Amino acid sequence: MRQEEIEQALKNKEIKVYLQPQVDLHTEKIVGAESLVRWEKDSAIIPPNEFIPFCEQTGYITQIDHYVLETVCSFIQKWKKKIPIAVNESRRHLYNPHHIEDLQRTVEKYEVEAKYIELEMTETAVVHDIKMAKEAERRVHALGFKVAMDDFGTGYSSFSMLREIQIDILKIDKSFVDEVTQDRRGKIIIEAIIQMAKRLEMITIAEGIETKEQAQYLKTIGCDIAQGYYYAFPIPIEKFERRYLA
Ligand code: G
Ligand code: MN
Repeated sequence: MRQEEIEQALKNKEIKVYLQPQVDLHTEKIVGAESLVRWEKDSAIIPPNEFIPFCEQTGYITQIDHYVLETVCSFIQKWKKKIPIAVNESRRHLYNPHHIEDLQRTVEKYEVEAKYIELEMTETAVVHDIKMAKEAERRVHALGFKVAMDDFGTGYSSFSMLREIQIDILKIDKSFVDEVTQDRRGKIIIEAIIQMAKRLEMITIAEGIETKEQAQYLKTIGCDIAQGYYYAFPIPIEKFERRYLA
């Protein structure tokens, strides 16, 4: 991948914001969504794992994340019945002193209350410089943003981060969900995670739900919200709006 390709893609607006619904396991209603980028290139769709790592190395991720937040805010502004939207925060941002001001400026520009934006972080950002991560968390919370821990349980996000940083939403990684209906050990672990999350007053979101059995099980153990292909695929934000919020 070359830098010019990414620059072209950004300029030509080939990088698109998709939203994947998040469903309340008890009411089955859509209570939120996660924004995910897709690169629509010559009628093919390039998934984020093929270009996000490159953008993180080169710094283009800052532009991408800013573009996603702008897009999301411009949509939320129009919605009569607003739902919170999660945006993925690259670890690069924690080290950028202007980033939090940028977050604030963007929500103000679109007159969106910060509580509608959930900032998803992974552990890699935090272990690198815990003092800075704590400071970032304190500042975004003071502005009213919600903080979510992404991929919980994968090694990118785990217990040390939970101890250090105040998290509102815990996103349980797909790898735990995958075998949860067969694997006895996996069940014990996921049940313990949900119990702990409740006591720490965090909302739990299970990621990568693909079957009815998984949804059923997660509901019985008290998980709050589910996200996955069983409910809905990520779709372009315009389509999401038409389908779910019209
Ligand atoms: O790391 P993060 O959780 O932000 O990444 C979410 C990714 O997982 C997205 O690319 C999304 O399209 C994908 N995804 C979402 N739901 C499912 C699912 O049910 N199954 C699979 N295999 N992937 C999913
Ligand atoms: Mn995520």
